[in-house]
Amino acid sequence: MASDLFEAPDYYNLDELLTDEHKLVRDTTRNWVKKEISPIIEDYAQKSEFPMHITKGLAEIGAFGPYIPMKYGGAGLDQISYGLIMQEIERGDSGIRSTASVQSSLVMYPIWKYGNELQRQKYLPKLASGAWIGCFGLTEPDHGSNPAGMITNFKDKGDHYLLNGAKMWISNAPFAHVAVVWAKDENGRIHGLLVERGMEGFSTPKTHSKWSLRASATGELIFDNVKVPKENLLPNKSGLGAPLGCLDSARYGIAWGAIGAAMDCYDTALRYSKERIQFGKPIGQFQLQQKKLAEMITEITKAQILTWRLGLLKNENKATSAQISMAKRNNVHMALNIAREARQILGGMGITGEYSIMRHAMNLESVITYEGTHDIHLLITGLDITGLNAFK
Ligand code: TGC
Ligand code: FAD
Repeated sequence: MASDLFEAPDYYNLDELLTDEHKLVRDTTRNWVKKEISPIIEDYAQKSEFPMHITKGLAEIGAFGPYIPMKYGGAGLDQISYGLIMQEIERGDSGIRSTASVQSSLVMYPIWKYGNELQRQKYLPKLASGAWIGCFGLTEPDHGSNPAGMITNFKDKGDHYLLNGAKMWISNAPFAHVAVVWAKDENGRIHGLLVERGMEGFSTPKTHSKWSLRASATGELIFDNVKVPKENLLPNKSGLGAPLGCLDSARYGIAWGAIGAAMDCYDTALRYSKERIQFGKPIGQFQLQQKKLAEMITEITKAQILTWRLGLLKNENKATSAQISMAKRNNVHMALNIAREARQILGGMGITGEYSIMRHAMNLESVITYEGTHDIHLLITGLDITGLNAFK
């Protein structure tokens, strides 16, 4: 890949809305991505491999548990800092942001919020330091958008639980040390269980041949009569609202992350449009290319403002699930459209790994599907504004 010349667009001077701490966190992450991700990411995406060696660096910049209290090893930051970290990491690659999102919002968050003190002490410091990687098993082969229908289940066997079932499309699964697994008890109530690698009957086969999110490892979780110790059940919340509560936090991070991918595509296309000469002029001088670029910066700016406001609401614990859905849906769609348009500005060069755009475009095809599809988030908004449920 060409060297990383990224300059972040800030058309409405939004930096003025950030505190010194926000800017420090953002710039530290940005510099780390330039140094540690940009030079290697194309190679890892081509190889379809997650760069394991970066986990320590991700931990050092606070990407594992940005808002988890410091006493558990987290960075103790606010929600805007969390968002800015996700933005900068996804500017590098959505797959790397996925690993950080899953670790922070889908593994550390439920242990922190729904776990007991022993579980927090046992798992959170290891996850914050990157010594352990976690994954989150909600989706099943026959239950994606409708997780309430899950069939993975556990039975009380006196001194342990017996877990059976399967999860599919699980980020980090192939190498995770611990999985937060959502399964039904004998009464059909959903609970979170902490399942560790090495438990007999637990396997995590890798999903091959992905064209998207290639630098993120995806796999299945198979439970064949796995004996789970009783102390591994998350005691403080059950029901579908428990996993959906984690998703609120992860979807919020994705809303920021998508802006990062969009900014990278815009910045690359803008630079290219000023350098590439056709018909004796830079292509950026043609109105058709200016229309694309002007619309991109407009959409990025709108998304930045929406997401910053959402961050303030999150900081005050006032952001609703439906508001988070709107931001996730809007921003990922915006980023995917920008990636497609930016790729066209680069002509044939846009399809090569010399530039990041095609990789972002392919990654965003997963991002628009996971953590609730584009359609599902629209229906969440529809339900919120009409009070009428279109899901069922
Ligand atoms: P519904 O009846 O609406 O709700 C059941 C219970 O959950 C509560 N609830 C929420 N709680 C917290 N946060 C939310 N966002 C919530 N949404 C609903 C609700 O109040 C209720 O509580 P209670 O106490 O009354 O029982 O549930 P439903 O079955 O109708 O489903 C609603 C729907 C379709 C919106 C939900 O199932 C959904 O969001 N589906 C999409 C599934 C999804 O997003 N899966 C993501 C899997 S994880 C993933 O993709 C990780 S990718 C990671 C990466 O690499 O970055
Ligand atoms: P389906 O639910 O089968 O949906 C298919 C289509 O039908 C979609 O377009 C959808 O919008 C539409 N549809 C469904 N229901 C309705 C409805 N009621 N009304 C209108 N349209 C509807 N899951 C995890 O648990 N953990 C992970 O770590 C994880 N990581 C992932 C990583 C990747 C790379 C990918 C691709 C997925 C990952 N997922 C993960 C799974 C992801 O959350 C699901 O793919 C997603 O929720 C959609 O489920 P599905 O693929 O089964 O699609």
